Amino acid sequence: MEFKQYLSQQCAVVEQALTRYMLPEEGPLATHIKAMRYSLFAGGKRIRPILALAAAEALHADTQHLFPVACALECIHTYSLIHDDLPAMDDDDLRRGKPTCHVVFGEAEAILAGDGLLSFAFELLSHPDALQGISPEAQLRLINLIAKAIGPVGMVGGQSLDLAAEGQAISFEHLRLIHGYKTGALITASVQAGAIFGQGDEEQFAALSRYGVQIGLAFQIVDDLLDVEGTTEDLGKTAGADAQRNKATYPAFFGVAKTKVMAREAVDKAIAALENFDAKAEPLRDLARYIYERNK
Ligand code: GRG
Repeated sequence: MEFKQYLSQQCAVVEQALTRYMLPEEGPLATHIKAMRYSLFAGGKRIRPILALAAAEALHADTQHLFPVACALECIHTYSLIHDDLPAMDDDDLRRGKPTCHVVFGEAEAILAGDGLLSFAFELLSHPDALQGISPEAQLRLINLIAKAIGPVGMVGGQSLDLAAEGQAISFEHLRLIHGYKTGALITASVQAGAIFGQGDEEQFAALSRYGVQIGLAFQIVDDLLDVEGTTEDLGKTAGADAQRNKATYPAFFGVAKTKVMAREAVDKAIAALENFDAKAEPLRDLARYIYERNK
């Protein structure tokens, strides 16, 4: 199957699962649920759930009971975007070309929509449909690694470091630290969740973790490039807008051309980490390339 076809098919099955598990917009909580659903179904690429499913597939697992976990990852991601867009944080009015949650539902409801999605994610992670076929120890390990990845020494901590760094001259090491926590941790944890579900051995888990770290890095580097360039195709310019805004990014440190090489290197390392995996890992290899080539 063509990778593009794989991607849209996986996106569709994740959407179906989200539709199945997400609460209906009815009764006294209709507005709250509407706010959660508004952002959850606003056109995300579903990269994190697709990565979890692909990692499990790479280990020849039947992914049927991984869907609640896949949906939980998307709920967590959506919560982070809703909160990131709030006036107290990035203060963005648009996301994916649509008005942000707080613009439509008000600031207080957007905070609650984020909180609701985060909490609902843990309801899904411990859902009776979830993780059948793996041991209670493995279930706990999986939930623990996701909780860790999104907490104070993970995504939330990264966001805090990012806010503190605003307008400051920071080192490249510090930028890497922020990126690793803020963006990389959840992406890596998504791959690791699939790896635990797939019941690989520790060597396979370590290889998939290396893959996850490298695509997390590539994802953020490309995000920085998209911020500057709009797409990764145009190599003509050097670091400009972000450096002028005093925003620490890869292009601000290295210029666009070198940044693009660094993104490619991270993708190559990710693919190299999968050397002992067979053709079932092909979607993971393609996903690494896709992260480099994406334009949104
Ligand atoms: C507010 C707790 C809290 C955390 C915020 C993830 C994050 C931390 C902020 C998002 C800001 C941002 C644009 C980060 C760069 C990387 C990133 C997460 C991009 C968006 O992810 P995609 O491309 O989004 O997977 P889609 O739209 O496809 O869902």
